[in-house]
Amino acid sequence: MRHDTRAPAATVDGTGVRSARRPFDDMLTVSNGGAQQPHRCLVMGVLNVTPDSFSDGGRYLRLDSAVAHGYAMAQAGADIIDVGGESTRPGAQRISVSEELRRVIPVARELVAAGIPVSIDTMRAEVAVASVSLGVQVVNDVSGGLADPAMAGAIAELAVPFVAMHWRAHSAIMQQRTHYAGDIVTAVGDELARRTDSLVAAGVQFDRIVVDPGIGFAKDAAHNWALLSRLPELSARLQRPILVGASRKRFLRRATGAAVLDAATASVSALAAAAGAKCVRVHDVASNLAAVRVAENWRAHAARAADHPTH
Ligand code: PMM
Repeated sequence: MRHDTRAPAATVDGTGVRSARRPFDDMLTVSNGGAQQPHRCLVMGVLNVTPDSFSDGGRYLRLDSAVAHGYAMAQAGADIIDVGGESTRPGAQRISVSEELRRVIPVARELVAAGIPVSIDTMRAEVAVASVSLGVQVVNDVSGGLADPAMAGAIAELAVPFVAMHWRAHSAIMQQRTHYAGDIVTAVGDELARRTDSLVAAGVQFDRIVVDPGIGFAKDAAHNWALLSRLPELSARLQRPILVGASRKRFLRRATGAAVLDAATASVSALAAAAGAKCVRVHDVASNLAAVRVAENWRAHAARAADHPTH
């Protein structure tokens, strides 16, 4: 498929400065009870500027192809583009901070300049600070602040929305950490609750935290399905909005086959959004946007029927 390489229209305010929408701030306002209107589950488009990510490794290493793909996802309706420079596929080795900055900063800068909301997928405070200073709106840390002791303090200062994913160890060894004493959903809820408590103790505002069960991270397929099928328990336990990242992951490929992976992902997105997830992180934006729109209507009509029972 050819990507449209033109920048999408950006909002230009009176001073000539491009200003982007702030979808995570809006979602958090609604989730924190500051606005009444229902909020559609956001669609976060994945932009991996890596040679080795699971499904798109190597495709967007060049600046022009990465930026073009970011534009294409924005034009397909992504609410925000998640730029990441470090692969977290099982077994992946870490890269240096300078290599991570070299990969992500030019891409993030171009997308921000085009008025596109951007999040940075990083475990490093230094990358988070550099990204936010050029206009990135959200920090998405798969380690929830565990990998870098400087992350929580940096987020407290930056005062941006923070995605804290459930994580136990770096990718090189995470699949050796798949033992959970007792029920997986309870265990992940407990570990995430401890994480949000320490973030708050370091000065991060509770209201700015989004939690993520960490599908595929130190988990087997049964763990992933249990977490996905019981999202309302997690949001009730944690009192935070939930982001789900199941897109094209190995357990879905095993369940449905590689040829229909985006359809399988979209099915998960519809079910997750219908269960109350507030954001899905996906590779194929169009099919997942359709899925969350279906879920939005589904929820609205279910709520209407509950308010006005006919029998
Ligand atoms: N998964 C990957 C990378 N970043 N971020 C969040 N918040 N949640 C995830 O599940 C997640 C993530 C790895 O998947 P990829 O290699 O397909 O990007």
